[in-house]
Amino acid sequence: MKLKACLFDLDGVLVDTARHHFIAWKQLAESKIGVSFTHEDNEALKGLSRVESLEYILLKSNHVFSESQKLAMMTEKNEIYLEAVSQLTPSDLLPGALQLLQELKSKSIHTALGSASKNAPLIIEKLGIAQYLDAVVDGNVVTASKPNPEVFLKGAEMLQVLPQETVVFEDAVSGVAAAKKGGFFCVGIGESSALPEADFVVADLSHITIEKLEKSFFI
Ligand code: B16
Ligand code: MG
Repeated sequence: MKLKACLFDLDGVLVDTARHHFIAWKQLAESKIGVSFTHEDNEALKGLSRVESLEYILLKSNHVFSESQKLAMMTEKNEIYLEAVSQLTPSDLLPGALQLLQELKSKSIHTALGSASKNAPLIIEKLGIAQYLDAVVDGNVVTASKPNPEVFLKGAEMLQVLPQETVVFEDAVSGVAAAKKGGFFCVGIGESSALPEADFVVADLSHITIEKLEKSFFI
């Protein structure tokens, strides 16, 4: 089987926006919900959708909030987050991301984004990587969030490739589970002990070349 395409998660793979999510959720949790929000909580939210993230935080409170209050909370969190990500520039791309995207393009291996984020289009624009992505599947188009494989299956469909000929890059436990459920080869980004389901794990994309990828992909 030949490597035909690569699917990239956004937050934690191409750019580190987790710290901006942390600051925004912490501010909301403490000021509007009256609960704490730790780095461990932020870790648990990686790959989850915005509404799932809020539901997770609300489990810490005894209070019952109405749907309109929840909507207002998500809007407020997102406004804080948007202010931070509006400052992103191409220099915020994580190590190796641009080099790999450029190498894939030069070898005509197709690429797509597979992210839970509804803010993905803005972030792509700020990072200047639209030209390297043949398709974008994000939180605005998926109905079932990770660990459901929908986001990656849609990406493969848009690129007209099979999961078996496609590699997914993911940093979240739920995202790796989604990739494996969908039948993809999955490269985990981060600590190998944290992503046991991944086919292999690297600290960042600077450890990846197409040659290396094809060697492990054929095993
Ligand atoms: P938004 P990814 C995910 O992006 C983040 O990991 C997760 O922490 C966040 O809650 C989710 O996007 C939704 O983000 O509020 O911007 O729609 O890792 O799937 O690229
Ligand atoms: Mg991620």
